[in-house]
Amino acid sequence: MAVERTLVIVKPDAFEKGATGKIIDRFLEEGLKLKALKMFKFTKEQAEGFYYVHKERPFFGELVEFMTSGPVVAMVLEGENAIKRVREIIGPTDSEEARKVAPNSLRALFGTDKGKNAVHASDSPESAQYEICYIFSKLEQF
Ligand code: FUP
Repeated sequence: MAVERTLVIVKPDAFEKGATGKIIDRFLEEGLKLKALKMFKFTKEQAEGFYYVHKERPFFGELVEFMTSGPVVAMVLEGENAIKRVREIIGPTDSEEARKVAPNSLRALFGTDKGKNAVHASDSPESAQYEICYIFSKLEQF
């Protein structure tokens, strides 16, 4: 299995709840290594660029509005098979479904529904590469 890097964002809802520390700690407890970390607020244009793959989807406007509604904390995590492992730790997109099928997942614990779902994580090697470079410069990665 390969060592991979993936991009995680603590979304505005989870940040507002004060869950950032618990979310980071969960990834560290699961053996992932922190390779980059920062707090910022997306502009509309920045959020649209981050989620460009969804620009034709009906929920795009709502998604961008939510992601720009407050500060976020982004991080790069590294580990064996990190992309798939982190997706398992965050759980399904819809936090209501997550509470049924993966009650210990981060979206079950800290999210509300399929829009306000607490945590983003890259879903493939291609998206991980795009998202890491979108948020972090080389100098910010260890
Ligand atoms: P995920 O990869 O689990 O984050 O889910 P998607 O790529 O399908 O969707 C990206 C984000 O769009 C989700 F995290 C939340 C938002 N979304 C909605 O707001 N409504 C939907 O019906 C589906 C997704």
